[in-house]
Amino acid sequence: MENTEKKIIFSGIQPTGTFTLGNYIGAISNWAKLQEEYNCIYSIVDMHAITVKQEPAKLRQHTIEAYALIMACGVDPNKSIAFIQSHNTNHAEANWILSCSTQFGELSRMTQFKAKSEKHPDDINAGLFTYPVLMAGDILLYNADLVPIGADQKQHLELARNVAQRFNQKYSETFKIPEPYIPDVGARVMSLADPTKKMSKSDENQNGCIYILDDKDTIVRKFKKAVTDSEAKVRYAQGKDGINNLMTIYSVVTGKSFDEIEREFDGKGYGDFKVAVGEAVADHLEPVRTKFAEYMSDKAYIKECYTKGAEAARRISSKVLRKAYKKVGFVID
Ligand code: AQP
Repeated sequence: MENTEKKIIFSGIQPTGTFTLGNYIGAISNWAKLQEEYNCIYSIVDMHAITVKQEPAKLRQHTIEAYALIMACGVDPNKSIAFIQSHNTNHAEANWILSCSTQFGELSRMTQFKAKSEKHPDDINAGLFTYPVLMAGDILLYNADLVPIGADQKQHLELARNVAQRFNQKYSETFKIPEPYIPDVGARVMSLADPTKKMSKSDENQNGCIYILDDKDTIVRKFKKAVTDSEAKVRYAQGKDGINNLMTIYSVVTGKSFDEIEREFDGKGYGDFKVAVGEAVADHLEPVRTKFAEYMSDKAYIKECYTKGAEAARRISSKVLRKAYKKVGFVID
């Protein structure tokens, strides 16, 4: 990852549970492909995860599993920098510097903050509120050009851009302004149980959510129960949220266009279609499950990879943080 000609990508994922098909399609499935063309920096963002209550032992376990999972999805720690966020304290420091260039009003408008506050009314902590500032630091510390995200993170990326621009105006050019990289298809995978809601790791309804480590029977069973509509015709159209979601998922895992899918299931019922989607997803994820088990049986290797990743992440981000410290007027020598 030393080629300086290539553009820089930063992306992160929270270790808040086993990744969903939404996380996979919207974000991580692209991470491996991007490694060839870009200098990629990927992070397991455990500092973001504690904005909602986590059981410490589980968070530790999920963090290691998340690291093994991104490798199982094709992230190669020899091609990319892959690290655990809390191993690089520059993120916490950048968070403070950038907080002082972020407005209370703009944070108040973040829909994820509103949604998570409603979901956790007994713990509306300051970290949940300032989450997007920490995320801005994650990206800006590496001079990222592009940030692959699902559509749900677009508002946060916009905030990161605004904060960077404001800082640059206040103190002169310091941070690169990042662009979002959102997939054309699959940017918003919806819950199978309620296709008006996004599929989420923390969804209480297990049937609505496909986890990428679910076995084939479980995946097919969940797809069979997917909420659809009464038209019984496989076609992509307004008002058919459930079918549109299944078509999107099927299109991503098979590479078929919506027209091809409509032709393939012409005259067939939703039952056949749901089974076909379930099987295609399960087969697509099978190699990920196998690789994940392999990595998890060698924890020493995982540790070696994330230790090396953190060193590289610290090296790059320290330069940018130092520059920001200098610009705001801290005594640095
Ligand atoms: N349903 C989704 N469709 C497409 N992309 C999605 N992403 C998440 N859900 C979908 C993308 O996955 C990346 C990592 O997300 P995250 O773990 O940092 O946090 P999140 O967006 O809050 O994901 P979850 O699954 O909903 O986690 P919890 O339940 O813990 O809040 C991001 O790029 C995101 O866009």
